[in-house]
Amino acid sequence: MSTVEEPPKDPSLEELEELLRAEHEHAGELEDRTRSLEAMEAFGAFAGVAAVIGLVIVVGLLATGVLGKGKTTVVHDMGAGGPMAVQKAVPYTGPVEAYKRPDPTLPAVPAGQVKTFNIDVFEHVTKVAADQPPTRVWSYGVNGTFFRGTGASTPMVVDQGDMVRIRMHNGSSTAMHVEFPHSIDFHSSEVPPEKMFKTIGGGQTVSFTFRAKHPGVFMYHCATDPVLMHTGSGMVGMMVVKPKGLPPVDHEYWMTQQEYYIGQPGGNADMDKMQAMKPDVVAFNGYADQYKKAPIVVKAGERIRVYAMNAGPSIWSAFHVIGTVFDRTTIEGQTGHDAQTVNLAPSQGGWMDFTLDAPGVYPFLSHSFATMTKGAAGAFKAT
Ligand SMILES: [Cu+2]
Repeated sequence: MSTVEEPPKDPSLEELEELLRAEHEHAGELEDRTRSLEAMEAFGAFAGVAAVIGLVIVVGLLATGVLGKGKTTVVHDMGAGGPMAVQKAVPYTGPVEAYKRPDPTLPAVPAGQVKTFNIDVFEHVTKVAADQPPTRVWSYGVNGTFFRGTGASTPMVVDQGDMVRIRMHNGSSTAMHVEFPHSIDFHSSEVPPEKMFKTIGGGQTVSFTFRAKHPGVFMYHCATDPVLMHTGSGMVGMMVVKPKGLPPVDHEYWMTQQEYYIGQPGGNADMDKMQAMKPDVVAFNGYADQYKKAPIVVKAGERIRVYAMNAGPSIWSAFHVIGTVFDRTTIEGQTGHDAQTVNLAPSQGGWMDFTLDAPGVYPFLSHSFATMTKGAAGAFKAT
């Protein structure tokens, strides 16, 4: 006698959404548990320090005979202002930019023999997540495209072999509200960094040219000291150099993963959180969960290419799309196939080709789930 197994059924749209919700909740629980463990550890360390200090004071007082003579003793207060003091958030009442969803469609290569990018630095107060206070982000706008209302910087796209002209203004007008010196460093270029990636003051301009010889998804970023502060404050983005002979697809998208470390509401980012690698938000294209709330719409069976950049500055990305397998991947010059997840260290990038075979919602995320719970999640909707 033989048995016939039921063929596995394709998950429904509801089931896929439930799956994502369950993953999200599980990661959230783990995060909560980690937080309480950290709090306990911190308290334990504090209690230990307090006990040692207390002992030292008592021994000292006994040695000087203070306790023996029955005099009043003062024990140091470890409360306000001590090592456990937490800075109070000051409410922010200034203007906040209105959110507008960045178009995830990869921009076209600019016209002309030399590809010219007029880049403007702007420092602006925006939200980067619906449930977080506004924060002051330092960003790059390119050729008139500014993603105000988010923390994203504009992507740039050229073809392999193109001559590229960069003109970076550190705030071309007072509307850019630049307060700090900045610079721009292109990983796609081969130029002497001390001459080209130099730091300029507010209102100044730096220009240079290079030939984009190598194909790939390259990071650009501010290289001004302290570089962690500048990159952690938002000054990162992607330059795509398309290889010769890249097969056409139906849709090309850009996804820049980026961390945000929120300081005082409406104020500059928090350097301590950056050094501890504890971002408040990790987002694709400058705003947490934005493509989950408003998915990217395609047709089932269409060929999709996502150009992904992990701009960090410090945390790994594990880009994954639920409900498909990448047919082809090109990451840092390595071509792969049949991949579930691509591994992107901070500053690495590449592209993935895939299809979504049946109508439905296909979430994408960093499969490093703690970052997913902080906003590194979105979705495609195949119709
Ligand atoms: Cu900078």
